[in-house]
Amino acid sequence: MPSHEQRRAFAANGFVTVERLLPDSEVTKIRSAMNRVYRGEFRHDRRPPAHRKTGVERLGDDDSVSWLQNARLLDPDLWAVATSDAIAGFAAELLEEPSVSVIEDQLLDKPPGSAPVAMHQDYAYWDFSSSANMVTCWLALSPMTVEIGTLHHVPGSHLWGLCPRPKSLVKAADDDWCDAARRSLPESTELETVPVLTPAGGAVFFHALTFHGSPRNLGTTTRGAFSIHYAGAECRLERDGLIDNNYLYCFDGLKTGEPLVNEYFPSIRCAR
Ligand SMILES: O=C(O)CCC(=O)C(=O)O
Repeated sequence: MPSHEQRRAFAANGFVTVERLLPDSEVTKIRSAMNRVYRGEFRHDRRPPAHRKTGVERLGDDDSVSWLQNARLLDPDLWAVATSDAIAGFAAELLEEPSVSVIEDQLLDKPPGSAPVAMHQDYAYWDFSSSANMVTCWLALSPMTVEIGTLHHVPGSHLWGLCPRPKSLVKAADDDWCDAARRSLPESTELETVPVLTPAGGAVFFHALTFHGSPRNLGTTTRGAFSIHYAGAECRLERDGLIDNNYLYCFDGLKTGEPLVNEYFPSIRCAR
């Protein structure tokens, strides 16, 4: 559970870094699961039969971050991490919610040379939720350095409200990947960004309104991460906000005004 200091940091900054969330053995397990999914080996395919395809679509291209959404629905080890009481409970406590549900996950590989991910707020892409009381756990699968293109956050930006999206999300230019955050800065403040510098197994929990993004990978190895997005219990579905969504089947049967909870969006109660 988060300490008093971690809760305070989350409330003030919109993110909190945990130097070591998972042991090396868990990181190895996630990496193995990730590789299985990439090569099309699905140990437990939870998608509806009509959506079961053999291959998986990785978004992004050769010179950008490569990401794969909802791999928890394909592998039991990834499902176990995404729904773990310890991680989801930590998320629920930060949001001051009795429970959270897992509404998306992403495997995020960033090969050497790949372009910056522009600063953005996740909630700007989640019009389907009535509330921004949502949090992401971004798990480092490699040791994080600025050179390798680690994630950066803008402290306090979760208090700025919902701001415009960046022009280009995953192929931002090196000199303006912070542009969306800079354009939304409150008057007479300077842009500050804080890099996540943890070993593999470290993590950062950040609010859905916190600006975050990552610079180019200037290193020689691929930067790996697994991010899990949680919605607080107060979040309700807004079907009108599903226009851009590319995993619509997860919302089948859910009506506007209902909690974001079903077999694809498992709810985890906070142990407290
Ligand atoms: O890994 C990155 O560089 C971007 C991650 C991100 O935007 C997210 O997890 O919401």
